[in-house]
Amino acid sequence: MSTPPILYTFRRCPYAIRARMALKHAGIEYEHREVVLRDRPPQMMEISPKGTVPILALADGEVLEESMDIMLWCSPPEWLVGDWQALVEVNDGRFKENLDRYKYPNRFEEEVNPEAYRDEVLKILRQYERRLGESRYFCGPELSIADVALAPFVRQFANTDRAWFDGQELPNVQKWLGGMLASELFTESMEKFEQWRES
Ligand SMILES: N[C@@H](CCC(=O)N[C@@H](CS)C(=O)NCC(=O)O)C(=O)O
Repeated sequence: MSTPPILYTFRRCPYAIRARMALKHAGIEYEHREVVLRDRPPQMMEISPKGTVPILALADGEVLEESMDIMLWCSPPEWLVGDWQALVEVNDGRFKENLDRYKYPNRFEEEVNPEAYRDEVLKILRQYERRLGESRYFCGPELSIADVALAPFVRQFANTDRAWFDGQELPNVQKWLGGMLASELFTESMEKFEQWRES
């Protein structure tokens, strides 16, 4: 029997959520090591000093230190359709930067007006809205890597002020997000774990 890979992960981290969903979709068993970010395990820091989650340690010693590398490692070929790379680039770039300033304005040195950043994200969501009017998922009628890569971030944005998000004219995005969050893939990826410690 081969040794399963080890995933260092944090439940609410959107990068870790996308990795867990992709691993689950691919049916890959792994050892789940729940990390508390202010108390990161030395075993993780040793293999990946940059200290971010998720980290996937493979049995052959290879270490995947980026969520997209983990997704790509386990994605079936039919998941890699359409312009998913461009979508991920916007999500991990402009979307995430504006989301952070909206959600955590106090973490930034410069004066941050959260609503201005919220509205920058809204501009991106309006583009998503058009796309999701054309197909059920981002890259066609079936779920693909793009949906799973983006959904945890759209979820985080929506949850920052749920009433505001629900009040926006974004029916396709709201329906898509609702479906993603209701899926077994998501709910089973959000199982709660105690902090991992070697024992
Ligand atoms: N580019 C990385 C980003 C991962 C990331 O920033 N994760 C956050 C948690 S959501 C983290 O570990 N932050 C800890 C830190 O930056 O010190 C990826 O895609 O995996």
